[in-house]
Amino acid sequence: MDFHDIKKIESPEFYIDKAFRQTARETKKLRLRGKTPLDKVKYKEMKKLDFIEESLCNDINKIVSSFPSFHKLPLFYQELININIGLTNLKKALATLTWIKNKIKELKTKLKAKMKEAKDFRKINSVRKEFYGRVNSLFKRKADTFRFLESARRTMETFPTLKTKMPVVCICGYPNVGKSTLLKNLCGSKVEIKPYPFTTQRLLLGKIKQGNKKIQVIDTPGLFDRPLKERNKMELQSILALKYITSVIVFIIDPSEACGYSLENQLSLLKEVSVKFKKPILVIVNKIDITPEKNLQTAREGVKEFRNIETSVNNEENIPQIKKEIFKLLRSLKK
Ligand SMILES: Nc1nc2c(ncn2[C@@H]2O[C@H](COP(=O)(O)OP(=O)(O)OP(=O)(O)O)[C@@H](O)[C@H]2O)c(=O)[nH]1
Ligand SMILES: [Mg+2]
Repeated sequence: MDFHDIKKIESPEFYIDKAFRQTARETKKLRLRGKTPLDKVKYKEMKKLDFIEESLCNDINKIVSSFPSFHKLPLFYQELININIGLTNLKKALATLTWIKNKIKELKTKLKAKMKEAKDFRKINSVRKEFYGRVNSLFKRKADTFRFLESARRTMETFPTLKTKMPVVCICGYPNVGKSTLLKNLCGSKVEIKPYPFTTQRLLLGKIKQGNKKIQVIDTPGLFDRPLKERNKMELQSILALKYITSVIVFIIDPSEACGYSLENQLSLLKEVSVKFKKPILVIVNKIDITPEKNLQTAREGVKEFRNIETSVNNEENIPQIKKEIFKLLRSLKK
């Protein structure tokens, strides 16, 4: 699924100005029809209403149809939209655009009929002005809808573009433990790495190729050991990835506790993730370059039931071995 095709949503003024410019251009090209001067003016002014309507409705159609059909999206994306934007609000905003479009069409039909009945130039002009004024206010009254849709589009653009047939490996763990550093070293992705928590605020995608096998690797925002209902928006995205798209989990712990969180809490989260998602797990015992021996012993005890690798991803240690283990776990899934 790729959300990059959604059309940029501009301000109401943009569409109105464009419609007027287009109308001026098209009107110049018109061959006037009618027997009397009044008929000719009527013809021209009625055409103007058509041009305005056509331009605005085309733009609305382009926006609405560039959004995906939400009910056809995989559940992962539906829930991702729900967490980040609100699916109901998004559907409502798109319905508002369609409502504006229908209103313009309705208005045009009504005012064209009124124009047809006009007996003098003044009346024709006043009907045209009424149409322009009402269309203008219809658009401008809904400026919030346009702003909301543009912000939704920008959010959706950041969603990972996943290939459905390519397996997904999910890197997760407490904040600040080295998840993004691992993604960078596994996939060569350019990611933000900072010495404080909550650096990664959304799902990031990288890829690894080995021979003719390609896999997708997702780096997630940090998770805490706490109940689902207390989780924030960032954590919920990680949970979605673990629940819907992950084949193999790479769980990182930082036994040095330099991340700012206790080893005990990290190990408790590891247990919870393994029980809740029931997927193969590779545990990365990270930052051994700065881990005191005592903590390392506790970590070894805590992860012994899992396949695990001790490393310092910062120093690019054991990266080939981590890749090998990931592919091994993926192969074991097919058996
Ligand atoms: N000493 C040491 N520091 C490391 C190691 N791996 C990562 N770090 C440091 O830990 C900090 C956090 O690294 P990130 O990769 O941003 O951690 P993260 O888990 O993605 O963090 P969030 O996105 O905030 O959850 C950075 O300062 C890294 O340089 C390591 O093996 N050894
Ligand atoms: Mg990160």
